[in-house]
Amino acid sequence: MSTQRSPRSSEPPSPPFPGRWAGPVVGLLVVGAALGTAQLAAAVVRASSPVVAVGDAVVDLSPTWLVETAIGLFGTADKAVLLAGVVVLLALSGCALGTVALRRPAAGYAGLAVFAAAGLAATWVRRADDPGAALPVVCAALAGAAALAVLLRSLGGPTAGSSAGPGAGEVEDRGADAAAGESGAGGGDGTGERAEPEGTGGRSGTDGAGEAAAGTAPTGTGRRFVLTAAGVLAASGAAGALGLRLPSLLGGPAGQPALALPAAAEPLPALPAGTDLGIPGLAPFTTPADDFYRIDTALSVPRIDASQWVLRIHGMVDRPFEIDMDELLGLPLVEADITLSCVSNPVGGQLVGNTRWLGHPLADLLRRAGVHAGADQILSTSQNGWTCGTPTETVMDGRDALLAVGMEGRPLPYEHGFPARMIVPGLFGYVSATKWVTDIKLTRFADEDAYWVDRGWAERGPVKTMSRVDVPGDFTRTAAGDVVLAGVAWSQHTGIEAVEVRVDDGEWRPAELARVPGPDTWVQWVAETRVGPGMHAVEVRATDATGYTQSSEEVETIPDGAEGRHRIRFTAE
Ligand SMILES: Nc1nc2c(c(=O)[nH]1)N[C@H]1C(S)=C(S)[C@@H](COP(=O)(O)O)O[C@H]1N2
Ligand SMILES: [Mo]
Repeated sequence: MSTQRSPRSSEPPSPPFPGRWAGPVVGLLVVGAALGTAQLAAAVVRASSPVVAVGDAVVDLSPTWLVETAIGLFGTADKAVLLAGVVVLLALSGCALGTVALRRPAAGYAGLAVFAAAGLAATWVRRADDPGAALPVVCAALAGAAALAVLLRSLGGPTAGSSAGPGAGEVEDRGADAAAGESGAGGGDGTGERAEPEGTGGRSGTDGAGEAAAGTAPTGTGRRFVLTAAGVLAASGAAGALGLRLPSLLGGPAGQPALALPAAAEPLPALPAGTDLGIPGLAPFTTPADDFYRIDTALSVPRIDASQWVLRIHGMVDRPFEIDMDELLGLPLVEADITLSCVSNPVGGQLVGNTRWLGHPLADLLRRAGVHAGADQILSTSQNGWTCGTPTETVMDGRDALLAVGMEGRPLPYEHGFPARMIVPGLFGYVSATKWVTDIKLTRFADEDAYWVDRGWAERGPVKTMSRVDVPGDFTRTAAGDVVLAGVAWSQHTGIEAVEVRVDDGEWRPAELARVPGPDTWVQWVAETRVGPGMHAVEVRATDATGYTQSSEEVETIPDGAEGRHRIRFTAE
């Protein structure tokens, strides 16, 4: 590990090359080449890119407390944070790998092999059923190795023609080593670091660092390296960009899913006038699909081909059967206005949305299968392996529990479960709203736990009566005087009876309720108050149709949903 420096006096003034940065740069380029190629391969075989596969595996293998902490810290950005984390880790590992590879190419290739093995393991954890899913990892490893080879060669390999192996050759070794010993001028700094490409074939034990002070070699090597690096970068970038574009170029499932939906057998009347108060800042009665909150464990959204989709209904039933999309769309479809909310929604949170769903009654499908007495749980599974346990009696009690295929008259967006998902008014999403559903098994709660139940959440998840202040926004400023207060309240399948508000801990005063099509949706509320300049607090509470009024007692989301009253502050000036 000796650092030998050539006497400066004998050196012509040439830029130090390669400097301490050469290793990291090579490593980053190798990682880039691997990821770009993987993206392209993933697009071709329609698998996940290794970054996503690793992220998926991290989620699967992480202990519950870690996943929950992450969700708590990052909220709905948890996926972006995780993927960014994987990329940052890869980049750092790349820097290390490149640095090592410059000294010992064999170690660099071994490092790549370790990454490939880890990537294959990660893919295996998720997609043991699909060997094609491993292809991106294999391609990534090969591309990484190829990039490493050409970069090492450009740094220290023989001049054109000779191909004894990556990094082989005396002439450039000398140049590189000499340059490594040089330091000072320019941005690079070789001090204390010696980039020493070791040829797989060419080096013969000579440490060229001391002897060589070839002034022109560094410059030539530098130019060659920069050109090679630019080539690798361009090729990786092109592969990655093509990989990202390919799904749409191939005309495969991308963007908005296409599926011709028949009209409902009994279309619902249009929403009654007055369901939406149209107050700026207030959640619209119908949540646009693009704004609908998204919660799921899927790092890459399943893109199911509707013509390939099949739902299997089996377990404790007399007549198990399978149904495909053609048959499903041939059955009578119904429409229903239903508000969906998440058990993880904190008081005042945004994990709730309302839309008009189109689907076939789940109860009809279950009757066709003939559910056995005692099968108290409908265990549904998504195409990506998430599971959900819904009480059979809730689905069978006559409410609009749907196998939904549409939202707002259009096919479900991929993010929201295309081509089919479950929706059950009155239950939190984690126990009712399986997206990309492909399997429904009748079983007993006593026999099987669904995904989140396994991770500490309640077996049953009926929604809780909740209300929210949207206007004024928390910590906003507004003019003193008359101030409009508005928000939403929900208690799906029970219905909201009344909403009250109070300002600055004063008297509770009734808010005015907008109209609703039924008990399964949220309801907008509005009130007015007159305030002077200063900071004010607004608190809301709802009373549902059973007569229950929200209390001030605060309950956290886990295990079965938050409780407490939403309270916001605003400043009048
Ligand atoms: N396949 C699948 N379906 C799922 C989930 C999931 O993780 N995977 N999450 C559930 C949860 S917790 C909620 S709150 C709803 C959210 O539905 P949305 O993303 O369409 O709003 O989907 C449910 N369905
Ligand atoms: Mo949820």
